[in-house]
Amino acid sequence: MTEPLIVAQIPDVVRQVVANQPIIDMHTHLYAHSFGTPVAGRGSAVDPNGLLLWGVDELVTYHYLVAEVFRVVPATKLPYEQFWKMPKQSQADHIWQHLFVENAPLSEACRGVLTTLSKLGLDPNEKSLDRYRSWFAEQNPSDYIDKVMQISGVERIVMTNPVFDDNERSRWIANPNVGDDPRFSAVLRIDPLLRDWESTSKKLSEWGYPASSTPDAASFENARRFLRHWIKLQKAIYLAVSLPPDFRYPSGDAGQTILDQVVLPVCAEFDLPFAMMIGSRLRVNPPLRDAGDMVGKSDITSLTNILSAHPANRFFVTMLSRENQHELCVAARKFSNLMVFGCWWFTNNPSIIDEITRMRFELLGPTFIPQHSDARVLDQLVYKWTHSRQIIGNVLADKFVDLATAGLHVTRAMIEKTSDDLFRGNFKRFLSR
Ligand code: HDL
Ligand code: ZN
Repeated sequence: MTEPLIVAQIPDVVRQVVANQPIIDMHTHLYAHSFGTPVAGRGSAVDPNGLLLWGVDELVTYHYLVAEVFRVVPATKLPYEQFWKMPKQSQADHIWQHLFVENAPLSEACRGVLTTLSKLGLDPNEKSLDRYRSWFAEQNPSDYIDKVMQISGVERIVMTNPVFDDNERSRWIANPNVGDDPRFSAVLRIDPLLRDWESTSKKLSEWGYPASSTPDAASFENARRFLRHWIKLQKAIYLAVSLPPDFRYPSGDAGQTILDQVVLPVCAEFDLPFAMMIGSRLRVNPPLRDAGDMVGKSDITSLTNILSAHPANRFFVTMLSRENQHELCVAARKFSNLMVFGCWWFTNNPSIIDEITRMRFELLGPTFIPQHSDARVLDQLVYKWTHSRQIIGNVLADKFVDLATAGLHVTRAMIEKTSDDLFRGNFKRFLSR
């Protein structure tokens, strides 16, 4: 363990360590079975509005694949609303036929389905989804969560819990212990609070937290009281928001005031990090629904203004535009209250993960979190982490070979510590710094 490795040994050791590294997946849209599931499984009731998505029909109708299938069968041939009216299985059959049978499934989202099916022991070459459906129908959802976590090597799944989503909020109100599955942690997601104070202040008032559309001291205190309540109820480990490319700080608008007067003070009070996911321009093509969101280059100066104005707060930040990645790394060199994380959404592709991860090692050493899955469908953990471990493992192998070439004694212990820091240690320490 402490004997220096010879250079030729290093790549295989690094790849093997990363391949077996337990992971805390710090940003997903997954849920414990206690949140219900709309998918039929052995010994499990079907809840049409359930939040735990899993199985082949959910895998194949992932919004990334919806966007891609409309490039093959355009809306002029299959109108969006006609697609959305189709039963989930018919949507999946349509996507499978056009993206996987009639065309080579070359995209990362397509390849992911193949990797997942293969790692589950299924043959990814079926022309129909029916055999897969029979296999998934035999799975008990809660046991299946254990199976997927074991295959993907994820030891903890961090959820995204949007408190302004009526379906989700009603489940917490109905059962305050709904989030108490030890495999999962909750995150209080608050986008409308910062992106739409006008209508959000009305909701707060309806819920017993009087707030005016022109925020004043009473509104601030009631909004803080609202956040305190939900942090405690969810046992939230951090708060999170996604912000558009045109987000600016300072801006003088209600969003900035709520950030300064409500969100960041409460995060500091509970010693919780605040995650800002910056660069999502929502619904550029509305009839595509979740598949209709777009990327835009964001303003790094606004980020450094926030980091500088709030030195007592800690921030997880990921940015959606490839063009923002270098300046985000440089910003992290200037502010130790910034933890860069993940290759988010449209950057979660091998060529860009490789580029971003090399850049991050060269500018930040091991002081960042290389990846999160952003999984929306449980089974996606299998492919998102299989693919990312391979890419990040290859980059890390190159970097350790570089160190050995520079004369450093590289040991397995050093490699194991670095891998553990990257995939869970940095996250755990930043939560409780
Ligand atoms: O805002 C977010 O958390 C994004 O990750 C969106 O959920 C997006 O639709 C997504 O799933 N990206 O992978
Ligand atoms: Zn997400």
